[in-house]
Amino acid sequence: MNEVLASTASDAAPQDNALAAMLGRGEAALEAAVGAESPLSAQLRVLRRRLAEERLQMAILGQFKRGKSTFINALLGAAVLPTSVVPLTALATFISWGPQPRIVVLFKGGDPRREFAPQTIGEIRDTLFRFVAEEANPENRLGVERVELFFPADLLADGTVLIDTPGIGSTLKHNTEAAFQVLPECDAVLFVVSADPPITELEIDYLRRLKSETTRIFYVVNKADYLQPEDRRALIDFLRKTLVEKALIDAEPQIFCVSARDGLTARETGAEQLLAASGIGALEDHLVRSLVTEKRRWLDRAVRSKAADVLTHAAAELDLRQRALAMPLEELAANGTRQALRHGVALMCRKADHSYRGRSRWDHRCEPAAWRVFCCRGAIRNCKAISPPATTRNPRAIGQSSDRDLRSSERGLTSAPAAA
Ligand SMILES: Nc1nc2c(ncn2[C@@H]2O[C@H](COP(=O)(O)OP(=O)(O)OP(=O)(O)O)[C@@H](O)[C@H]2O)c(=O)[nH]1
Ligand SMILES: [Mg+2]
Repeated sequence: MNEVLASTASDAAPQDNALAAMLGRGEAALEAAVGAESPLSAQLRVLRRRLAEERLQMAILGQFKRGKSTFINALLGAAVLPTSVVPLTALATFISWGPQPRIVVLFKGGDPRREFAPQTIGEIRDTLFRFVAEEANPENRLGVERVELFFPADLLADGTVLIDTPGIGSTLKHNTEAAFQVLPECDAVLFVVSADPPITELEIDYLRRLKSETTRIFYVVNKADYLQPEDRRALIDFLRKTLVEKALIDAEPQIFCVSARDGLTARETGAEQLLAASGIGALEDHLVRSLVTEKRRWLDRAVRSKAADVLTHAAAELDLRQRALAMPLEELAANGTRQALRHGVALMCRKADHSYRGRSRWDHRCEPAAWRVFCCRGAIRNCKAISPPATTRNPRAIGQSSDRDLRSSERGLTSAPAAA
């Protein structure tokens, strides 16, 4: 089944029932093999549900501060997403159609979800700000897993879901990571660059990566209000040439030039001329027309390709389990210990790196590496406590050498700490 999905991922025709039936069989087989609770089974279930409900997920991606959130506000006709001149969006928001505005926030670790029924546009924006804005929820201290906004906008009525994402490339690296985490959820992309600068090397790299993750990319040049009409033409020509040459896009890329700021103002005030000049009206018309004719095909292709990925992972996991079953017990115990040791030390190193900034005054003379060794002592002691019985253990490999290394590192740390 995996092969069937993979081989047809690129040239999928709308064969709704066949694909749904195939996913159903795959789901049943996967649940029998790895269990219904496995994340892989859950991923396949979500894909099957999305196909049945025709939920095409269209992400708005780009470098930080290109105006992504403002652009979505212009499409929705209301300033529901928080925006700012400093890096703001830190977590993705999934925006789907709903008869009344509603916000659902899911938390990591199974904490109870929270639901809000905001009454005004300002309340929607303020509620979202509390969870998705870097300022209100720095480094996701609230442990938010997912934020969903339901909103009665025409563009969403056919099941299309817009995803507002954090921008990549700012000094806040966790925002870039959060943006990358959304990529497996994207079926189609609106990639936003801005008039000044036209496009950066980082954006080209991002686009190369997106090509393998998504089935359809639209290109949007925002902040066109900075440009004279003749400059807009020159910019689009430059961008098209750059995309074909550098981002290796083979077909003629479709590029829209918009002013999200003016589009939003026009939508809020009903100014038809401004809406036309902003380019937002034309982009939305094009999007709606494309969605009517192409949505099912894009969704089929995306679901096939993502399901193939899930099944490839499942096959690898099963293969690993099978090999583990065939392995002699003693070898398995030794491997398990090595893995636990590596895992424990890696975890402790991450914690040590994290605590480096908050170290006490005398520790300020330590280099990060020495600080790591200092912090890892506890982790290695813990791992030794779960080593296998003496008959299967190689004391030189696990216990003694770690102790010896640590003793010399500790001597180095206490006798001659390097200046930071
Ligand atoms: N002149 C002009 N400014 C715009 C336009 N669109 C957005 N801006 C401004 O650009 C700044 C950034 O807008 P955001 O929508 O927050 O940008 P973003 O890409 O979502 O930013 P991050 O989420 O932090 O990556 C804000 O000050 C907006 O007012 C536009 O079309 N024209
Ligand atoms: Mg934003």
